[in-house]
Amino acid sequence: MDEAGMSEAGMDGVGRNKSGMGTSVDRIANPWGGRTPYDRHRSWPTRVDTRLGAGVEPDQVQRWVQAASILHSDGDAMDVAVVDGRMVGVRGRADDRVNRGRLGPKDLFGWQANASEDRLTRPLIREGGRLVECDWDTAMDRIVTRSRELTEERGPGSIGFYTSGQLYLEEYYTLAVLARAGIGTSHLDGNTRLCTATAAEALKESFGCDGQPGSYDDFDHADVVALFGHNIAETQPVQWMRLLDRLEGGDPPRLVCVDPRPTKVARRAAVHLAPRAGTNVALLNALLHEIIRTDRIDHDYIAAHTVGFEELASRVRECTPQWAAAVCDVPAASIAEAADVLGDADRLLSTVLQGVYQSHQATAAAVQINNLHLIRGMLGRSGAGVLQMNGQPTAQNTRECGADGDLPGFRNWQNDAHVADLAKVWNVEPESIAHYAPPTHAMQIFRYAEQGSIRMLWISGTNPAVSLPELARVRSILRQERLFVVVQDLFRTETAQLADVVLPAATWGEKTGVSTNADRTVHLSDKAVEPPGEARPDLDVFLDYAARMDFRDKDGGPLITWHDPEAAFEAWKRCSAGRPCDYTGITYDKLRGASGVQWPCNEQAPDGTARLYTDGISWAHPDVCESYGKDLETGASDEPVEYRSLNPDGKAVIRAAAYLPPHETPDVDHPFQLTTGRTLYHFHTRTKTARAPQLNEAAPDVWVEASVSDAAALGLGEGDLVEVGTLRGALRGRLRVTDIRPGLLFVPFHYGYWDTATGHGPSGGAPGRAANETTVTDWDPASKQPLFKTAAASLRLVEHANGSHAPAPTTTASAPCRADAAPPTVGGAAALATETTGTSHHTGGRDIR
Ligand SMILES: Nc1nc2c(c(=O)[nH]1)N[C@H]1C(S)=C(S)[C@@H](COP(=O)(O)OP(=O)(O)OC[C@H]3O[C@@H](n4cnc5c(=O)[nH]c(N)nc54)[C@H](O)[C@@H]3O)O[C@H]1N2
Ligand SMILES: Nc1nc2c(c(=O)[nH]1)N[C@H]1C(S)=C(S)[C@@H](COP(=O)(O)OP(=O)(O)OC[C@H]3O[C@@H](n4cnc5c(=O)[nH]c(N)nc54)[C@H](O)[C@@H]3O)O[C@H]1N2
Ligand SMILES: [Mo]
Repeated sequence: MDEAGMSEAGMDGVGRNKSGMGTSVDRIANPWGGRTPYDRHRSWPTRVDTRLGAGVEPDQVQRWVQAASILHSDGDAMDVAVVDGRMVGVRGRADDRVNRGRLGPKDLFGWQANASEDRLTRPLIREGGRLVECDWDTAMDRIVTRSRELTEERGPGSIGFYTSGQLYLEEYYTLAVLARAGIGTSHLDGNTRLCTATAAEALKESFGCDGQPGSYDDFDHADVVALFGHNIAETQPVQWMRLLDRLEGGDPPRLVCVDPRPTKVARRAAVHLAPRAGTNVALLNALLHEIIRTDRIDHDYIAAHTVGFEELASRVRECTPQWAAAVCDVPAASIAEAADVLGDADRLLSTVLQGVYQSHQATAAAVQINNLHLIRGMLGRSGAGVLQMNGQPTAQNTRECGADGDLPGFRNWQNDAHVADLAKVWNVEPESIAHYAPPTHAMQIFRYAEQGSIRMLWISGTNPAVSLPELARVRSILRQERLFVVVQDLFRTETAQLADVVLPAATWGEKTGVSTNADRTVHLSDKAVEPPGEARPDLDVFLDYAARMDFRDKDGGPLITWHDPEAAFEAWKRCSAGRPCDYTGITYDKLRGASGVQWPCNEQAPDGTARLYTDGISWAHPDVCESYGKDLETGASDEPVEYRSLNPDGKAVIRAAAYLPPHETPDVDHPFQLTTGRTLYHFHTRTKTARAPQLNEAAPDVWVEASVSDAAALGLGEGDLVEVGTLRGALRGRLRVTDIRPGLLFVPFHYGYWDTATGHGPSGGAPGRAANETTVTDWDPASKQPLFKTAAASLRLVEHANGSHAPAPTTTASAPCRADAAPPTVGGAAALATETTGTSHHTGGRDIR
């Protein structure tokens, strides 16, 4: 690797590093960068990653503006480099607890999308079938007029809001107040429904309340890390760097990986289980069976802190490894081996993500992982914790602010005292906050729009025309004449093309706000540059709407009393007071210049809280809990009296679940299982990462992964153009032959369709390329999260490769099984970033146990 010509002056600014020179690394070819090994119970050394645009020297940077990353849930802290009012680069923040200076490839290069020439700069309205530019007054008038008509003629339930996991806390809170108390609709949810609804639900089921028990610092202390359906190497690359550093240090952890694909995690695991998709509950029940059978459980912890153990023990009594081996198609010996590793762990850390949350029996499976920790007493101690992960950068805020299907502050919609308390915070009558039924979930919102009871749908910060299942249906819903669709985005997305009004939004770097990551760490992102044209922060748009609608509290004063991000944050603090996500000890000033802070942060915990449940379970008592629980099989909500008799003292609830077969299983016409997911270099529907050349070129188009034996049986090879079909639709892409489990196909869901009108491919009626053309409208009964990870599919040849290869990265889970099948993924000179290691107050070998 050559040195990137970094000057001494640059080093100064980068890492307070007087001793070492920065190293220049191609971070497309080498996504995780260089190693900084460290020993167990030591703190993770600092490594500051910096990327400046071509031709920009460090000493030319005029301002570094503090922010946190927005292309995953890790919350990596960074500074944005500014020259003459333009963003010119980024560097990681050495002093932050989350990343200690490191950045992943998406964050090193993704910022370039902000300056894309095709950003939306003016509002658009539909006139004579076409979207035409207009001014803000015209666009907002149209929205307000329709809102008034609808609420008068059809009531508040005719309006729905579908938001994001990518705006800021202040924006969600404002939206929640205006939707729930201003309009008075309960149809408000986020795309977090597709993302981490199961994380929230599993926490509610086990602990009575949302709130991540563990901390990223647990990575430093665990002796076993178990990853369930979580490709952390690609989806949280910075925490994977941390694991890689521990794997190369003293007393490394053993990894257990449950994933049907040959991810980098799988390749480094002590035990890799590659189950049939959709069989997580069977596998977990067998693991629990073995651990209980061999009595590697913490009887004292179970007695002191849980209810329901007996039911679990009897439920898994017959779930032997042999039984699960047949269901999951995993060797019984491997299941027993995994149970040994988990059962012998001294400090076990588990992480859970979409291979569980978007798969069959999502909540039931996620809850069994909580159970594993409860019966082993692996909670609330350093290294012993569970991370029911988030995916999006601010999904946690969507949940806590009540912009998803929950009430703000993790209040319980079935508890009248909680509703009354919220009404007091907002100075409205409790009856004006809809709570006669659970807040509507996103899949139901789209169903209501399809059926005609919702007549206006306001979509902010999400691209459902690519990301929801069964796209042909989604297009037909959004295209209806009777549905008034508002889309608030940066670009003219597939969804924006179907809108009646499009509002140009400012984004990260162009506005100020707070985001909370997957381990409850709160970061502030400050505005670094002006948004393009007339684009406005989402907060300003929501405030403008609230002002035009003239929403009032019960005394006739304005319902929403704030006008800027900081005041919105202060208002939210009042709403969070006394609840688990208590922000009252945090201010913008406290977040500036320092590391992020983990909530709850209040008078009792002025520096924040590393781990929840260090001293027993605190938010499960019937009077304070967010939820009384649900039946995991049907999703029916339990009644308060049932919960009170089940769990009078507010302990953790151990909920057992029987394995049920997936709804759609392979047959003669659709002999494969199909799963969908991510690659390291792209984010979701690629509105940002496709506009960063380094990222785009690393994975420029869709592909299909199949196993060696399946490819051979069908006479297929690398690069063949293939068609994947399900009962819903089909897509085409080039084949990549990998070590994926036989019988399973994988398609990344990042690639939108080519033809907005039809969803078809470039050549007329040919199938498109979006994974969600094929996925099913079906969801987990408890969390209502759609099932993107289990479908039955066919695979057929369209055209042989003729020397081409799949446009899939070779550095990741999509690596070809034959190394010479495709040229290696590299970024070259355009993809160099600097890494600076050395002293900072996080190193020095201090024991932080
Ligand atoms: N590079 C990148 N990073 C991201 C994102 C991105 O788009 N790109 N998005 C962010 C967001 S919003 C999210 S939600 C997260 C998601 O992060 P992850 O959950 O890590 O990503 P996925 O690729 O969706 O799924 C993870 C794994 O689940 C496995 N899997 C599929 N079916 C099953 C099953 O039935 N059982 C088991 N055990 N495993 C199964 C797949 O093989 C896949 O490797 O990533 C975040 N980070
Ligand atoms: N088949 C399949 N489908 C999936 C998944 C899967 O694994 N498989 N995963 C699901 C998951 S976990 C997720 S999280 C979803 C993600 O699905 P989406 O949320 O639809 O994906 P994004 O591309 O992130 O869309 C975010 C949109 O917000 C815009 N945006 C970015 N920043 C801002 C901002 O500050 N303000 C505004 N107003 N707009 C902004 C972006 O340009 C983009 O259009 O996809 C889900 N769909
Ligand atoms: Mo997500």
